[in-house]
Amino acid sequence: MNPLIAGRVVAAHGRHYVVETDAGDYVHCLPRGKRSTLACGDRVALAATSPGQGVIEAVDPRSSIFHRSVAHRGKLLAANATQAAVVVAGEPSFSDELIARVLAAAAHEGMRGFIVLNKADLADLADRARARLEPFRQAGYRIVETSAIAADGEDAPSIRALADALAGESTVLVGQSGMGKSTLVNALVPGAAAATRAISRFLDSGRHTTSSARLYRLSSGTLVDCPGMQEFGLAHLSARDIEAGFVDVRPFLGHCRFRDCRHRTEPGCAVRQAVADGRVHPRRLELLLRILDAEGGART
Ligand SMILES: Nc1nc2c(ncn2[C@@H]2O[C@H](COP(=O)(O)OP(=O)(O)OP(=O)(O)O)[C@@H](O)[C@H]2O)c(=O)[nH]1
Ligand SMILES: [Mg+2]
Ligand SMILES: [Zn+2]
Repeated sequence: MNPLIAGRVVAAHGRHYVVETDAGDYVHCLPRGKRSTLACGDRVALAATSPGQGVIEAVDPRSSIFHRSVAHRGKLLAANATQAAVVVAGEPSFSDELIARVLAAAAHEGMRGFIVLNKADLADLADRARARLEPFRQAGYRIVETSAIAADGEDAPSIRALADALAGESTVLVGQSGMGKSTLVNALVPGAAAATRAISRFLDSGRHTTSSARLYRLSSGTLVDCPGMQEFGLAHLSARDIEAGFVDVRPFLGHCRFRDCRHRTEPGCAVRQAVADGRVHPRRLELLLRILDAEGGART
C-alpha cells in the first residue's frame, strides 16, 4: 500500500478539492465517502490513486471552521483560520447587516474579525462608506482602508497596511461580490493569478473561474479568497451565540433584569441602557435585533 501524503486543501469546489502536498505538488482529490466536509485550510492525508489524483483519507483536527448556513445546509468557507476580514467598498453598495453577521460568526469560532474598506481611491463614495462603518469602528473593530487597483505591487502603502494585518495569521476574505477581494489578493500575493490558473485547470472549465474558495500562501501566513456572497446565514448559531458575537454588546449580557431579556421593551434592560448611555451604537443594537428576528427559531 502507498504511504499517505500530507498536504493542505488549497481549493474547494463542491466535492472536488485541490490539495497542495508538503512537497509542493497539486493533487486533485475526492473525499472518501459521499459528504463533502472539507474546506480550504484543512490539513489532510491523501492516498495517491494516479499521477495528480488522489483520495483524502484523513483530516487533522481543526482549530476553527468558519462557515455560514441556512436551515440545515451549511457552507464551509475556511478551516483553521485565525481571522476573518470582511471586504466592503463605496460601490457596489454593501450590507452592514452582512458585516455584523460575518463578525459574529468569526467571534463564535474564536477568530478575530476586521473590516477592509477597499476602493478608497473612489473618494466621495469612500466617505459615505466610512460613515456607514462608524458603528463598527465604535464597537472596536479594526478598519483597514485599501486601494487595490491603484496598488503599485506590494509597495503601495495601503496594501502594506493590509499585509501587516495579515502577517502571521490565517485569514479568510469574505464579502459581497465586486468589492475587490480577488484584486486585493492579486496585489498581496505575487503570482496569485498564475496559481489561480494552475488550480483552475483542475476545477473549472474557464466559466467559473471565481466560483470556488482558494487558499494562497503569504510570506508569513495564509489567505483564503472566497466567492462573493449576498447572504451570510447563521443557522448554526443560537440566539445566545449571536448576542455574544457582538463584542460591544457582550459586556452587558447577563445584566438585564430578566434572564431571558430580548432587549426590546423589557424594563431594566442593560443592553438598551448601554445604548442610552452611548456605550453601544444604536445601529449595532438594531442589527442585532434584526439578525435575531431573521434567524428566528434558535432561541436558547
Ligand atoms: N476603483 C477601484 N476599483 C477596484 C478596486 N479593487 C477592485 N476594483 C474593481 O472592482 C471590480 C471587482 O473586483 P474583484 O476583485 O473581482 O471583486 P471580488 O470581491 O473578488 O468579487 P467576487 O469574486 O465576485 O466576490 C473589478 O472591476 C476591479 O477592478 C479598488 O481599489 N479601486
Ligand atoms: Mg473574487
Ligand atoms: Zn436586555
